[in-house]
Amino acid sequence: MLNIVIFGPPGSGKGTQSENLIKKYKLEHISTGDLLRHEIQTNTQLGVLAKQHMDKGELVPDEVIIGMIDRFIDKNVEKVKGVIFDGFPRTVAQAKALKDLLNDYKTDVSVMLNLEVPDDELLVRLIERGKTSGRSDDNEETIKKRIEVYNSQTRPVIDFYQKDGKLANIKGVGAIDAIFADICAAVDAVK
Ligand code: B4P
Repeated sequence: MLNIVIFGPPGSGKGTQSENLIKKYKLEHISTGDLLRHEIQTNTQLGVLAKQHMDKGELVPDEVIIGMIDRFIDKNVEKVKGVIFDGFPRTVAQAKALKDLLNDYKTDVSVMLNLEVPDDELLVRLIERGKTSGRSDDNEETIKKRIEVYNSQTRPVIDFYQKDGKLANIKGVGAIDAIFADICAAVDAVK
């Protein structure tokens, strides 16, 4: 299987580049952010809990997210040629859980694409997105908190994948097509 983790700070382009990856490689896609927003829109118990965290710029608790991924893997992994994990893992505990869950199906992450974008650029992009996205977490105060949370809780995931020999650093600033070309080179190297 070709299993891709697309990783980076909030606003680094994970969602944007995932759309390109889906078209090119025909892989199954899971975005934990999109799933959580769907739960919020449909007002489920999980959605109510998730909203309390997301509106403050915090991560949703690991056990909730890992449960979602567990169900997704059980339902999909044997039917598809690979998966794009978008916005997951966001903590080292999530990264370890993903390795174990995939191991049950005798597979693993093929590559982790780490989109590198400076904080000031992230802020500009997300404030811009906030004008049209309708997302309650795309306001300056929450964005700053999300970047802080990324630096303290999510950044250590990079070391996890480096030690596992799966890390590919991608410069995430510049034209979307040029960034995608670098992404494809990294994916094709492990295919
Ligand atoms: P996500 O939905 O994953 O959102 P994101 O990190 O904010 O955005 P992304 O990086 O996908 O940015 P995009 O492509 O849209 O998470 C939302 C929240 O859900 C989290 O804060 C957390 O609370 C919760 N959550 C999700 N997963 C979780 C997990 N695993 N564990 C715990 N909690 C979790 O790009 C942003 C903007 O930049 C767009 O407007 C785009 O047009 C623009 N852009 C993209 N590339 C560009 C480029 N090269 N140049 C200029 N602009 C560009």
